[in-house]
Amino acid sequence: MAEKARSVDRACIELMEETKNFTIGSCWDRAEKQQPQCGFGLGGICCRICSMGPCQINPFGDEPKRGVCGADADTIAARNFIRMIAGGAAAHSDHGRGVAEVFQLAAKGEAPGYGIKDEQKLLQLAMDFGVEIGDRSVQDIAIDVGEVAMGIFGSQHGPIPFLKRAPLKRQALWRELGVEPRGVDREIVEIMHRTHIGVDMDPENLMLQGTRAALGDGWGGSMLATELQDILFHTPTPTLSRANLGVLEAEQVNIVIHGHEPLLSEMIVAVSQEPEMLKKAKAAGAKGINLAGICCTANEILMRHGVPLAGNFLQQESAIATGAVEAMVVDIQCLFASLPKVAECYHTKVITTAAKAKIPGATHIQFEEHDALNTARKIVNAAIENFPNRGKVRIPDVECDLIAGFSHETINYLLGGVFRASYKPLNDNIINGRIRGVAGVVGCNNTKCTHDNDHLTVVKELIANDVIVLQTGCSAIACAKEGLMLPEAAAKHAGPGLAEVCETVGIPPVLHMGSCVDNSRILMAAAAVVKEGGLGDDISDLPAAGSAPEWMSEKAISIGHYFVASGVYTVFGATFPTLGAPGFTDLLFNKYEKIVGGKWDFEPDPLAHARKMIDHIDKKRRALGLDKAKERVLMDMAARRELEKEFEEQPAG
Ligand code: SF4
Ligand code: MSK
Repeated sequence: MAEKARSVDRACIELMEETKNFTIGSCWDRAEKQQPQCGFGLGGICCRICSMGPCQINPFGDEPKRGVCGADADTIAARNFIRMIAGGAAAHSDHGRGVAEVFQLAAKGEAPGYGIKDEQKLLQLAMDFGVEIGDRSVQDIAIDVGEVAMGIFGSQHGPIPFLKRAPLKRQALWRELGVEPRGVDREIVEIMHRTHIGVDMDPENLMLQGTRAALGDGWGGSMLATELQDILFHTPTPTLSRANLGVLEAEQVNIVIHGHEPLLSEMIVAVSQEPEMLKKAKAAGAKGINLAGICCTANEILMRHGVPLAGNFLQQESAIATGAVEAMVVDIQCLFASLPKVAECYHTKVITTAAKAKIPGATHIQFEEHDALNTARKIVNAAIENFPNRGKVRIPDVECDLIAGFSHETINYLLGGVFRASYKPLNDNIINGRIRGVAGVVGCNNTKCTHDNDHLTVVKELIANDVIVLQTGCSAIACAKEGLMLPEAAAKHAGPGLAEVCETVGIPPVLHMGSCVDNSRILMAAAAVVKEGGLGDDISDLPAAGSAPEWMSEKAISIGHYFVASGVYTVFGATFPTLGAPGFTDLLFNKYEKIVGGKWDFEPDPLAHARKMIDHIDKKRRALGLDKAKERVLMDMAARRELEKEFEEQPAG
C-alpha cells in the first residue's frame, strides 16, 4: 500500500515514516499483514455460533450451501448482523447507563464535582418521564429523573418513553410492526437468545428483533446518554476550536483524552488548569498543561469546552508517534489494543480508567465517581511527572480552526431566534429549494479506506449540491480538520443555495452535532423538522439521507439500523457484512423500505455514494411535489434581501 493511499491527512502522512519504528507496526502495516482477508467473514457467511462449526457457506451457489445444523447463508448472515446490532446497542447503552449512575449520585449530592448544569433540560426530561415538577427542588426532581432513566434500561414491558418524540405516524408504524422496545437491555438479551443455535432461523423475523434493539439504542440508551450528559455538563452551544495533531504543544505537558464517556474527561478539564497543577507542570520544566482529544471523548469535551481535537480513530497511534504526549488517557470504546506497545517506543503513559476497559501493558488508574476530581488530579500528576522523560518531539504543523457545538436545540435557536426557536426557516429553505435536503454523515475510520478521504469526498459532494450536512463521531473530526466546519467553507465548497443560507445565518455548511451517542440529536432534529410541517408527516418523507463512508464498528451498524428503522435511507461505504447472503441483503437493501420506509445501501466509491444520497433526496423532493421549487436561479441582491427578511421575520415559532 503506497503511503499516500493510507491517509489524506497531512499530519498522518508526515508521521508515516516515524510509525515505521513501531515494534508492532502501525494499524496500516497490520492491515497489510491481514491480507487477503477471509471472504466468508467479509460476506457474513461464516457461522461459529456452536461448536459443530465454524460453518462456511459457498457464496457461488456450490456446496456447502448449509451449515451442519442446516442454516443457510441468509440465516447465518441475519444472525451475524443482528448480533452486531446487539454489540453496538450494548456499547452505547452501557455508556448511557454509566452516565445515569453518575447522574443519580450527582442528584443525591454524592458525587463531588458533578451537578445539574442545564435545569431547563432537566425539567423537559421530567415532563417526558412523567416526573412531578410542581414546586419541588431541582435536586428532588433530578433524583426521580435518574430513577426513571435507570429503569428504562431494565424495563420489561415498555414502550420506552422517548419513542413519543418521534412523529405520530412513525410511532404507529412501530406499534403495528411490534418493534417498540420494551426495555433497552431486554432487546439486546433477546437477540443473544434468538441467535443461539436452534432458535430463530427466519431472517425477516430476526431482523424485526434487530430493529427493536436498534430502536432501543437510538431512542433509548444513546438518547439517554446525550440528555443526561447535557443536564450534567450543559447542552452544547457553538464554540470555536482547532483540529489535528498540530494542536499538541511542544513546550507543554500534553494529555490526550480518548474514548467515549465524558464523565472523567470533564473532571480532567476542570482540574488541569488549577494553579497547583500549573505550578507542578512548571517545576517539571513545562510551560503549561495542554489537553486534546481523540474519537468521541474528544467530541464531547470539544462541544462543551472547546478543547481541541488531536484527531480521529486512525490517528490514535500517530498521536503517540509525535513523542509529545505525556499521557493518553482512555475510557471506553474504539481504543486500539496496540496503544501500550506503541507507547513502549516513546515515553507516553497509556492510562486506562474504566474497570470494564483494561489493556495489557497500560497503567490503570481507576475512575472513582465518588472522588472524580481526585482521580483526575492523579492522572494529570502522572502526566506532569512524565514530562521530563520526553525524547525527540515531532509535532506536524497541521491544524485547522473549526466551530462545533450544534445541538439540535442550538440549530433551532440559530435558525429561529432566541425568543421563539423554530425549524421553520430550515423547512422553508428546503421547500423553496435553496437547501436541497439534509444528510447525516457519521461514523468511523477504517483501514479499508484511505483515511478521511471517503468522508471528505462524500461531504464535499453533498454540500456542493446544496445538501446541508449534520455530523458526529470521527466523520465530524475528518471534516473539521479539512476546514469544512467554518462559515467560510460555505462560499468555498457549498452550492449557491446552501451558501446563501449559511451566509445569512452565519453557520458552516457542515454542522458538528457531537459524539456517537449524539446521533440521537440527529433523530431529534429530524423529528422536529417533521413536526414543523410542510415536508410530509414522517421522517421517511423528508428529503434526507444517512451515511457512514468509513464505518468499522458494531456501534455503526446499530446506528445505521436505527436510522433505517426511523425511516432514513442509509448508505455505508468500506464494506458491508451481509454481501455473501443475497436474500438477506435484498431484505435490507430493498424490501425493508416497504416495511419501515427507510433502507440500507452500500457504495464503497465515495462519489457514487454521495450521488446515491442526492438521488434519494431528489426522489423524496419529487414525492413532496418540491422538484419544481428546486430549479433555482442564482440569487441577485433583491433575492438576498428577501432571504434576510425571511430570517428577520422568523422569531415566531
Ligand atoms: Fe454451523 Fe449451525 Fe453451529 Fe452455526 S449454528 S456453527 S451453522 S452448526
Ligand atoms: S469514535 S465508533 S471510531 S465514529 Fe465514536 Fe469514531 Fe466510530 Fe469510534
